[in-house]
Order: sequence, then structure tokens, then C-alpha cells
Amino acid sequence: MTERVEGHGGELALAALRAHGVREMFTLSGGHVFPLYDAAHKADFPIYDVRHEQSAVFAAEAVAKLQRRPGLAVLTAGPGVTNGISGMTSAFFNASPVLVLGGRAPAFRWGSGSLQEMDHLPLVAPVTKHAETVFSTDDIPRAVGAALTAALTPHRGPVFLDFPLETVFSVADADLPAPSGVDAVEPDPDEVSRAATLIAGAQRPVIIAGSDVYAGDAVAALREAAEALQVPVFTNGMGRGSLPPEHPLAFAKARRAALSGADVVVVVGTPLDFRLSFGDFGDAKVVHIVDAPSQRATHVQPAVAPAGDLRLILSALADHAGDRADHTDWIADLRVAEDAAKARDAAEMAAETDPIRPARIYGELRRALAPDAITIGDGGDFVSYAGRYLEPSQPGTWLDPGPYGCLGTGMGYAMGARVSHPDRQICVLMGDGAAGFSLMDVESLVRQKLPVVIVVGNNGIWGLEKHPMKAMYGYDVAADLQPELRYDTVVSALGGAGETVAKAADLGPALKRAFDAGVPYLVNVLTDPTDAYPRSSNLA
Ligand SMILES: Cc1ncc(C[n+]2csc(CCOP(=O)(O)OP(=O)(O)O)c2C)c(N)n1
Ligand SMILES: [Mg+2]
Repeated sequence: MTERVEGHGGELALAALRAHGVREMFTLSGGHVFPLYDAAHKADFPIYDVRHEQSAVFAAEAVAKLQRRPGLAVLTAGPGVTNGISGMTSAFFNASPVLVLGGRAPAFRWGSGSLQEMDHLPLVAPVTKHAETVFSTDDIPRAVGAALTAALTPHRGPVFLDFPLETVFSVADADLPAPSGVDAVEPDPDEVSRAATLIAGAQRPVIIAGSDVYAGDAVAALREAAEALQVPVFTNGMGRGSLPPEHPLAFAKARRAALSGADVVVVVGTPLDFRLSFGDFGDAKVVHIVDAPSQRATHVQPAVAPAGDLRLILSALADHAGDRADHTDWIADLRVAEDAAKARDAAEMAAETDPIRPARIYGELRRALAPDAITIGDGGDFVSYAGRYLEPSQPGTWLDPGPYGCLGTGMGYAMGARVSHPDRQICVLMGDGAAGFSLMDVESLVRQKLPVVIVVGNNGIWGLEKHPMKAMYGYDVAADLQPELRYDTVVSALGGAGETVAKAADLGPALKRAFDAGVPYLVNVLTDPTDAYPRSSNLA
């Protein structure tokens, strides 16, 4: 049924946004988008504002990632939009359904040199699924609806609309089309059955499940498939926590043994990119299960690559009726490797070193974090350690920047996470370098009463760059920061609180104070600058 709506462009946009499940906006002020504020203000629609547009887009992305619904950022014309481009690009790489609404200089005098006049579309088109300028006020509801449908259709991703000044300030009446919903893409049954036969017949199969499993609400189906076919499961990105860590098929540490020993590697809902050796697992056959045909790899040829709704594909795997090999010994071997690695990690996480090593911080955090806490990683080595030592026990609790690897997500993701989950612990794990990109947005969090905990691994360097440069050239440049800088007093100055910790024994009590504080609180941990995350590829 089509409803009729009347109002200025902002009101028409808001009606369509609400109809499609958008529940808040993240923004930084600019006159070009005032009608959107006017509509939101009059309708009691929440507006969260930030100090840099990147944080608005990252906040919208966190909402989209965590809640599997569209996130909205409203950016003013020109510099507002260009400041949001790294956020849009991250959302594009992460398949996050984010809508960015941009202001735009007036169309009627385009080319005359209006303030902030620039055509955003050529810049944003390559990093969005859909980018369009809406030239007519009564076309706004249609355009918003179509953009959101595109964002939510697998393979999901960001979309962009801009409204010339006169479009959004003018009044019109228009149709408000009902949301059309997103149809599940049926996979090719033949491809699914070939995949099932291959996995069931394998001697040493492994599943690696990524973000689209969570985004596609396929966590339960993943578990059913793994249990039915008895396949060990590793995860990355938003896939982390899909199986609880105590599940007999849940693995995290034995990845090397698994990938070097496997005869079939099943990669679900994540690309065959640098995180997965570009899909090259030696002699193992690869099954790549993707949520849309566009996600099939072009650089490698998997044995089979079913494309479609991940719930349908994984449920079909679970229902596979044919013969299956026994994987008991394979699972037991991996469990030995997993347990040995866990014991090594446990020793590192307990180590009482001076200066503190990152592992110890994570040892303390594991005690302080509730199972449903949201952890957010923004940094270099410090965040690589978080990936290694923290084990999310529920899906939808882990936010990393994803394969685009953009520093600066921290305070934006924290805002989106706090808005999504007002009652949970929100903990940002930040490198001291990464802190420079978004720490000013603590002010936005304080002012809007959005408490979060920030733990800075303060090694005084851009560690992930300094160590490799030194190894490569014998020297390094542009890789030092001020040692022992008081990032905690920055947060205090902005209205939050915090403290500096230099001794391992002080970490636990400091974290307790942080989670009890009720305001943004930064625990500034002075860490060992000589400690480098061991990695095979050092370029990031
Ligand atoms: C926007 C952006 N700029 C630069 C980089 C390159 N980069 C990746 S990790 C890193 C160092 C991060 O340092 P810090 O946050 O202090 O963490 P550490 O490695 O010291 O633990 C840099 C500069 C990037 N990924 N993103
Ligand atoms: Mg650092």
C-alpha cells in the first residue's frame, strides 16, 4: 500500500527512512542539511553529532554491523562528504548497509561557484553500491527507499544520495512506497550438493566463517552444518563468536595446523583475500560459499562456489543425506594443537613484565569483560594482539576495521555500539597512534552521555610500521610518537576521566574503575616499545 506524505525535503526523507527501519542519524552540522535536522527534531528522531564526519559514518557502520539494519550518516555538502569517504570505503569493504545522505550546492546555479559546490558522485560511486543526486523534492521518498533496498540486498554495502539545496528545502507531496523487503537469493542446488558431497567426503575438512555469516543471520545454520558434517570451525571479522569457545568444533589458535593439514577448506561469507592466503591452501580443495555471485573470487578457481542466501546454503549442507567420512581423529589432532597454543597464550597473558606487554592487558581484560561486551579494535600491533588473545563468546560482539584496515574507527564505532547496546560494556582497544584520529570525539560521547571504556596500548610508536621498517632498512623514520603521553588527561580535559598504568598489577583495579565510571574513561597503559607482533607479512 502506498501512503501519501507532504512536507519539505527533510520531512519526506525522514518518512522514508523510518519506513525502512532507520532509527537514528549520526551527523556533523552544516546548513545544507538543516531540513533533515528540522524533520528529525520535530519527530523526536534521535540525532547524534560528532566532531569529524568520519566518526559519523563509522558510527552508522557500527549500527549496521551490530544490528543488521541500516545505519545513517548525514553529511554536509563538499568537505562533509569528502571527510566521510574513508568511512564509506570501509563500509564498502565490510558489506555494511550504511546510507549516507549528503547536502549539495544548489542545482539552479550549478557552475557559478557556490559555497562547497562540488559533484560528489564521481568520488563516492566507486565505493558505494548506489550513488545518486535527487533533483526533485517529490522524488526523495522513492530515492531513499531504493537506496536502502540496495544497501540491504546481499552482497550488502553503503549507498549515497545527495540533495541539492533547493530539493531538500522545498515542499512537496509524494508517494511513500512501502518497503519492498529483500528476497532471499536461491543458490544453485547442484552447486550446493557438489559442495556438500565434497565436504562430507573429505578426510580433513575445515570451515572458516566470516562477517556475512553474521550479517546474513546464518549463525544457527552455520552451527547446524558444522555439527551435521562434523567440521572444525574457525572464524574472522563479525563471524567471530559464531560458535561459543567451549563448543567441540570451535577453534581459533590451531589455524596453521588446520590449513596446512586440510584437504578441503570451506570459506563461508568472507572473501579469499590476504587474510586467507588469497585462497591458496596448497593441495586442499576450496569451497567458497558467498552471499551473492558478485563475491565469487576472480583470482583463484575454487572447486565449487555456491552463491546465495547463506542460511539456505548452510541448512542444505546440514541436511546432506549421503555418505560421510569420519573426522574424529582430525578434530582430535587439531584439539591437541589448539590446547597447546592456548596454554602458551595463557602464560603470556599472565606474564608480570616491566614494562607491560600487550598480552597481559588482554589477560586482565578477559577477566573484566562480560560475555556480551562489545570490543572494538583500532590500531596496529595492539589490535593484532586483541584478535589473538580475546575470544568473543557471542556473535555480534567484535568490531574490527575489516580488510580496508582504516585507522580511526575507534570513537565512531564506540558511539554506534553504545547507541546499539545502552546496557552492555563497550571497550575500545586503541593504539596510541590510532588515538590521534578520533580521540576528540570523546567530547561527543561525554556531551551525549555515551560512556565507553578506552584502553590504549601506549608504546610511543606506530609499532606496526616502525618494527617492519627497521627490519627492512635498518632504520626507521616517521614512526615515533611522544613516549608516555598522557592520553588519559586528554579524555579528562574533554569531560571524561582516566588514568595511566605502568605496572601490571595495577591493570585489574584500573579496568574495574573504568567500567564503573559511567563516563568515557581512558586507561592509558604504558607498554613495551620493543615488543613486536610476530607476523609473516609486515606490510599494512
Ligand atoms: C588511516 C590509516 N593510516 C595509516 C595506516 C597504516 N598503519 C597501519 S597500522 C599503523 C600503526 C598503528 O600504530 P598504533 O595505533 O600506535 O598501534 P601499534 O602498532 O603501535 O600497536 C599504521 C600507521 C592505516 N592502516 N590507516
Ligand atoms: Mg603504538
